[in-house]
Amino acid sequence: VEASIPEPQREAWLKHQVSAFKDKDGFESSFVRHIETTLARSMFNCDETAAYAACSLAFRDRLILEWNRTQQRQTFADSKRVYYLSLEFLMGRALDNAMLNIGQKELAKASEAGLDNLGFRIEDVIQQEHDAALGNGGLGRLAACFLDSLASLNYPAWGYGLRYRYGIFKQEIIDGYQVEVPDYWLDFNPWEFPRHDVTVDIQFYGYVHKSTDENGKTVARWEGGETVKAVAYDVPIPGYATPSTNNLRLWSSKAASGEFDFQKFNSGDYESSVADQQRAETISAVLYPNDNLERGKELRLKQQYFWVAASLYDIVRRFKKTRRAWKEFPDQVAIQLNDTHPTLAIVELQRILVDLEGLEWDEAWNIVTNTFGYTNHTVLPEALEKWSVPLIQHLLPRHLQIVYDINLFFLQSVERAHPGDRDLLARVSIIEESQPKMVRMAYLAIVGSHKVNGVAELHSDLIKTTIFKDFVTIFGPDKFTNVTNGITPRRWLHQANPRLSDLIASKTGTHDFLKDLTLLNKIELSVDDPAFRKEWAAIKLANKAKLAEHIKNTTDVVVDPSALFDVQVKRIHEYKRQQMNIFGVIHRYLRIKAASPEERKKFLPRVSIFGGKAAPGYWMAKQIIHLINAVGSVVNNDKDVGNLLKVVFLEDYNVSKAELIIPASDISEHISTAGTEASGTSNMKFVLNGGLIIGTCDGANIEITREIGENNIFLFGNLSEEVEDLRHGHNYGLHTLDPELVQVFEAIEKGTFGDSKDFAGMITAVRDHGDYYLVSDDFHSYLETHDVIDEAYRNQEDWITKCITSVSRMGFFTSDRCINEYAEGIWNIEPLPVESAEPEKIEA
Ligand code: NBG
Repeated sequence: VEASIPEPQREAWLKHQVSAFKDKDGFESSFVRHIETTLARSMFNCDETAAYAACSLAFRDRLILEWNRTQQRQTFADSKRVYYLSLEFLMGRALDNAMLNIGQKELAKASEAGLDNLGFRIEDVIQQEHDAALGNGGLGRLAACFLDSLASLNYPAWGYGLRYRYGIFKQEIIDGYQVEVPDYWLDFNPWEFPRHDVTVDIQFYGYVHKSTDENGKTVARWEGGETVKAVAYDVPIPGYATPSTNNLRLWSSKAASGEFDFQKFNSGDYESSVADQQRAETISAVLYPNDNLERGKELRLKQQYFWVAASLYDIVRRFKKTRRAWKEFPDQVAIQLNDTHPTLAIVELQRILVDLEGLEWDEAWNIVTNTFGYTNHTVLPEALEKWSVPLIQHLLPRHLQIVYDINLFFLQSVERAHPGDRDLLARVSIIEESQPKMVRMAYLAIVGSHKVNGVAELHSDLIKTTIFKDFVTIFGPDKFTNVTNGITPRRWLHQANPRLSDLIASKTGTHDFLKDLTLLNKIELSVDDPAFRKEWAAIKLANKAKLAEHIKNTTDVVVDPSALFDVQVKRIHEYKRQQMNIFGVIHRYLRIKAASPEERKKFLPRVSIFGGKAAPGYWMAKQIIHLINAVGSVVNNDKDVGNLLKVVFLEDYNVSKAELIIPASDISEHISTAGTEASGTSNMKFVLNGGLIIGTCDGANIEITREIGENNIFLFGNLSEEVEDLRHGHNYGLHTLDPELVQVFEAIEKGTFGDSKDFAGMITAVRDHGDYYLVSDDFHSYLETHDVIDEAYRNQEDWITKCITSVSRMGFFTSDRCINEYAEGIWNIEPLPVESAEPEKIEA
């Protein structure tokens, strides 16, 4: 408010209102202006990188105007906002998405106009962009899809995250092994705006000083320690077919010089004070590359507190400007915790309200619990966050006291409701009585939130009956709910597969299905239309040819686009069972080898495509990658096999590669041990792009089956109810290894794919160490199902019918539906209609 221009001078401002380009000519002019001024280049010095930059800047100009208006509109409307706190936002590329969402891609794309007229091909220009890869996998990509939906549906929403200097590492495959290379992605990033005026000082370490005020009340003050500065970087998030443009605020760490260890400066210890600066910047330096695994590193905890404290300071500052009473906080603010990573926000808000704002504990706690919602994304024990009490004590001494108090009051209430149940108290305590003691972050998140949700029906049931069972007893079942994940059809259909999107539009009349995905059901009426089917098949073939080209360029392997493309792309993890897939491929290879030339003709040509990163410290996952590559080098060069089987590992799987790979798939693999994959979201992307899936009864596969029909999906394997008994069977020697799997192991151990010692770990895990992920139990039904798939694929007419029918029934899986469910069931917020407050009409 202080910075606003006084009334008399505003006229001059209004006279010079900035407007965005409106036609091809306007685009071209903006492009050339940016080349010549912003980038200081010319037509004699303009490569594709410069063209990418200028094109981005031209579209960015448009985006900024809408972004500013949206923020003004939201401030003016003064309605409730939702804040999505996520340590990961796996955004991918921004330019294409911005062009499509703004709805002006045509201006840049048309032949003889736009980029073409200026000497560039739009596809090549788009390819220049570095992925924003600030996430590991599904959890981070879900956050990105949510941002797209929030903006597209006009919800007043902000994302809060960290501005990592290094995103997820770049993966290179060298001699069949994964090698990690740092991903420095910020060389040129036109999509972020540093806000050097928006900073927050964040405190670490120190001690707690307790004193008594004039009313005899104990006041705690957190003092001493060191301070690090958080600087805001804002990223505009354009909605689709709406002017709404939301904000993603990412925090970057900087030394808070001046306040930073004066003594060192004074004693002339310059080097060490520079080292301190670097230490401060380390906080936001790198994304932890673990997917579904937590390791308890101090720097990670620092990241969490740094980000949470800066975000809450910002949220509270915004709320205070409205001059409302504190009790209205939950009416103005909803905060969603994306997994337990931001759980300290619960403690931090309680600290702000009690220590800094002087509220009574109960009043503050009531505000806190009504503000937060917590989403759980996994039941895997190794992924459930716990932080050691001594570590928190050291880094955040006041927060530890508050955690203890939260726990005390919580356990007292449990004791009142369940008198004498000591076991229950021990089981649900936020503090685990181990050596050292640990804070169970998920429990803290449950106790501090008003709603807890899982991400698919099965998963939401499992958390209620297994890991959080006691909390259902304590809080009742209504605190727990399900919101099945979704994906944005803008990126995952329209952007990734424009021809399919346009074909669908030719049948539904418009592209409105991109706003209301249930409209896809209209194409089911055209399922028998020969022209439609023909074009459908042609699009799939063209997408496969494009991928084949990429495979040739990156791996030197030549694959036939008419073969069945069988794809598994996702993080490499034992629970996702890429090992089972490659064992299946080996089994197929052995069968081909054993067949006579006559029999070989009966095999359906297949290409097995893998992609995904292994966490750098995950030895078994790296071994799986190595085996896939080793099998590829043998199979792809075996004359007996020819085109019947090819095996490729695509390096550096990321969002932009997904946009290439997913539309080219015939069958994709979602084959986790039942009960382990909370939802999966690529399963939805593959089906939406006209691919079928082979999967276990796990995560969202179950709901996909319900929507598209059992005939359109290839399910196999044991059910989640059976897993416990099966594991028991392995541990007590009651299981005999599947004989087909034995054949596979023998082939590996004979050295068919190189030194078998390299793969011994994968074999012993199954044969000697309990086969925790039940590969042997599911192997037979997995192989059988692949044979069923071969047969089904031979009947191309039926196959296409399955694909079209499936796509037509995928409406449920849009992230728009998902966000509406959160808005209604958890956040209690409403969209802000764009007409509601025209910015021009906003008075100061
Ligand atoms: C992941 C699950 C996926 C799920 C995504 C998004 C974590 C901790 N969980 O199955 O493994 O689709 O979250 O909900 O990354």
